[in-house]
This record gives sequence, C-alpha cells and structure tokens, in this order.
Amino acid sequence: MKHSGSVMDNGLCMPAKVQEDHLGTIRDVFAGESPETIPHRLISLLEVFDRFKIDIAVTGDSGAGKSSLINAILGLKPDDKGAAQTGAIETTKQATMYQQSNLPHIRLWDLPGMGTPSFASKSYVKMMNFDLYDMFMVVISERVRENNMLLVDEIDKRKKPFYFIRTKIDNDVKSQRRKSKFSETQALEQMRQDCEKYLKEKKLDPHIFLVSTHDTHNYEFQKFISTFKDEVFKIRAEEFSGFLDKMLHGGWLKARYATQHVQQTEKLETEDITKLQNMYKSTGFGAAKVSAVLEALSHFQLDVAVLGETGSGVSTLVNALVGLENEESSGAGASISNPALSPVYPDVRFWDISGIEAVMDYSVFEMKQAMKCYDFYIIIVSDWEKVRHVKLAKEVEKLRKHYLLVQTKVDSCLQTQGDLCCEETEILDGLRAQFTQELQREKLSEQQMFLINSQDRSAFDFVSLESALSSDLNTIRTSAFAYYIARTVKENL
Ligand SMILES: Nc1nc2c(ncn2[C@@H]2O[C@H](COP(=O)(O)OP(=O)(O)OP(=O)(O)O)[C@@H](O)[C@H]2O)c(=O)[nH]1
Ligand SMILES: [Mg+2]
Repeated sequence: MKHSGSVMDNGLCMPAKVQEDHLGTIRDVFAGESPETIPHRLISLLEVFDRFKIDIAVTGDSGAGKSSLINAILGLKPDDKGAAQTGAIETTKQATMYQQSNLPHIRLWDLPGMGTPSFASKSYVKMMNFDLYDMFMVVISERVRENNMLLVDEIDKRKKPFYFIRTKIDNDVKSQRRKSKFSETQALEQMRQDCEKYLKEKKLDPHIFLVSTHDTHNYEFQKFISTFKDEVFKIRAEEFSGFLDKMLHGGWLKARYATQHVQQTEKLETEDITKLQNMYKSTGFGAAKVSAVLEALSHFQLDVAVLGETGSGVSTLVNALVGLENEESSGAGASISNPALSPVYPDVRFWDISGIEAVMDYSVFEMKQAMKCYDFYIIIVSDWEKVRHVKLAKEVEKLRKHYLLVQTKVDSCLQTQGDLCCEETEILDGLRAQFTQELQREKLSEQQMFLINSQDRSAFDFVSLESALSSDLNTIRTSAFAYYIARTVKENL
C-alpha cells in the first residue's frame, strides 16, 4: 500500500489521513469543483448522513434467545429498566424497537419468534414485513432448523446483509462436556461447521458468531460486538447511497417509493430529504459522489495531539485514554512519530507530544508548522506560572481548531495543598476558579478544565473528559475531513 504523508519542518512525519489507495475516486469525483466550495458542501451532506438511521431486525425461532441478545448488546440485564422481556414461554408478541445512546443511528428491532401458533412459519415473513429492515441478525439455538434457512432465503431475496448468530453456546458446551473425550475447541468448531454447511449450500458467507448471552466474556460475543461496530458505518453508508440512487436516479415510481419509505420509517426528516434533492439539483451531488465521499470518510484518520511539557504526564494520559496501563506500553508506547490507537475511539490517532517547551522555545514558526497537522488538541497544564498552555491554546484558536485543557496529577496537588488547609472540594473549586479567571484574562474562549489523575480513571473529571472527547470528536471528524478533502483536491489542481 502506498503511503503518503506530510513531513513537517521539524522532522516530524505524519502518515496520510487517508491512504492514497482510497483517495482516487474522490479526486475524480471532485475534479471539476473549486476547492473553496468543497468544505461547506461536504459538511452539510455529512450532517444529513449523521442523522440517517438504519433498522436492524433480530429474528429467529421462538425462544432462540433474540430478546436476550438485544439486552446483551445494550449491556442490560433482563430485569433492568428498559430491557427487552425474556422468558421460557413465548414472550415477544410484537416488534419492539431498542436504541443505545452511544449508537444513535442504530435501531434494533426485537421481533416475535417464528413458529408458534400466533406466528406460524408460513406467514411469519409477511407478518413481520421484512421490507422494513436494512439488516438482519438471524438468531438460532441448539441446531440449524428448516425455519432458519427459510429466513435466510427471504433475506437473501432482498439482498440485505445479515449475521448468523448461534446463542446458548454455554448450554451446548455444558451438555457435551459429559462426553468422555470432550474438547471445547472441537465442539465449537463442529457447531460452526454445522452452520457453515447450510449457508454454503446457498452460496452465502455471512459472519457466523457462536455466543452466550449469559456469558458475554466467553465464546464470540465480544468478537460479534466489535465486528458489528466496525461494519455498521459501511452498512449505513451503503443504505444511504442506495436510497439516494433510487431517489435521484431511479425513475419517478422507484423514487417515490424510496422517499416514502425513508420518510415513513423516520430514517430521515422530510427537510433532510429536500436538502439532498436540492443539493443534487444545484451541484449534481448524487449517489456515486456520496458513495465515494463516505468510502473516503470510512478510512479517514483523525489526529489528536496530546501536548505538554516533559514530565507533565503526557504519556500517562495517552495510555489512560487508549486503555493501556503504563507498564503495558513500555517500549512500544505512543510517541511524536508513533500514534496510540484505541477501539473506544475508532479511526483516531493519539499523538504523544511531550517536551513541548523544546518545540516552543526552538522557534515559534516551527511550532506552528507542527501544530497545524493535528485536528484536535488536549493541552496539559503543568505549571500555572509558566503559562505555556496559554500560548498553546492561543495558537490552536488561531488555527480555528478545538482543544481541551487538562490538569493532570490532581491527586498530588491535593496532597500538597491538603497539608496546608482545607477540604478537597474547596481546593478543586479553587483550581477551577483560577482557571476561569485565567481564560478571561487571556481572552481565550470560555470552557471547562478537566482535573484528572491519569492513574485512576474513576477519579475526579476523567469520566467527563472521556465523554467530552467522544461527543466532540464526531463533529470535529466531519469538518476535519471536509477541509482535508478540499486541500487534497487543491494540491492536485
Ligand atoms: N443458557 C442460556 N440461556 C439463554 C441464552 N439466551 C437466552 N437464554 C434463555 O432462553 C430463554 C428464551 O430467551 P428469550 O431471549 O426470551 O428468547 P426469544 O427468542 O426472545 O423468545 P420469544 O420472544 O418468545 O420468541 C430465556 O429463558 C433465556 O434466559 C444463552 O445464551 N444461554
Ligand atoms: Mg423475545
């Protein structure tokens, strides 16, 4: 794979934010456009895409464990508030929708089970209206049955993606353990082959997961979740481009049907649909272009710089953010030329830029060059007297980029000050007040300061720092991507 990257004047090298291989189509698509108009157009398109929802049906035989699977995905126990009802008798009587707050684009539908007197196999698909869904999770237990393959046929007819999920693996393993020559690996492999056999007969090759919703840390539940999280963007992108293709290029009947479907299922608001139609009319921004944009976006790496002076705790904070203990990373940790990655923040690269005093004192120009390369900044306040964090924050504001200010090692700060005087909350409030005053004095934009101890993620403001990051990074990704594409197109003119 060809790498392109920008080498900065101070010798830092940042790998390309999108690999060269994935830029070809988008360059062609934007070839005739003036780079100045690109960011605005891309941002408004991506804002609409961000609101686009997909519907996933969890289907299968009665009692197979569909509702339990939904609860496990949502991280809920059967008795928790908002959990799907589960039980030993026919439990789910109508399709019910569930959503998780950190996956707002995904609507999971718990369908009644197939093959009971109320939902006979023959009429099940018609009653459940499979045309409403964009993806399916076919849940089976104990063995593959005829009904399961009927469902697969119906899904395949509609050319929709699906996962084949065998649940209650804990029960299977427990009962097979009684055999004299038992091997868990072999037993699991046999169960997988049993599923594969029937799917291969139909020339289908979906993901197969062997899970237990009663024991989500064992078997393949975690693999199922991470695959789903990795793939969901692509599935949404395909649905969205497919919808645009029908609405904009499909002839009036197809267009009307597609638009009505999206409106009625509330995948998009009417005004968003109108926006897409107008965008196409005025700029020819149709399905092929949108598809190229979303493809490039799915490969886009967002660069977050964690900046601080030597010894201010930059590496410890980077490790805490990506979920590594300090010892785990020794030798292979993040650095100025090697980013840290985390499944919690997909496609985000955290750069460890400690020793910022050297960069700053060396030459402001070079610091500016170095700073430009990142999309978002976490600035560590190590010493209030030195005000380096203020200079950094000003530089970031000049670049019109966003940052968070963090004071690390708050535990030791409390220890020293605690010997002198007062309560913990008073000291923390004092730090916050000092910070607000400083921002005002320096005419920096108003914002929260996060007081943390990177070695204890449950203490002080660490959790709020993580949630601020998650919510900010999504918006920042959109605009960083839009400007990056505009720059790429400009370079090629
Ligand atoms: N041991 C074990 N039991 C499970 C598992 N998943 C579900 N069960 C049990 O199987 C029974 C049926 O589970 P549900 O989740 O209600 O099944 P369902 O497919 O939603 O059932 P209907 O809605 O009635 O079609 C319940 O008693 C669950 O506790 C599992 O992974 N392991
Ligand atoms: Mg159910």
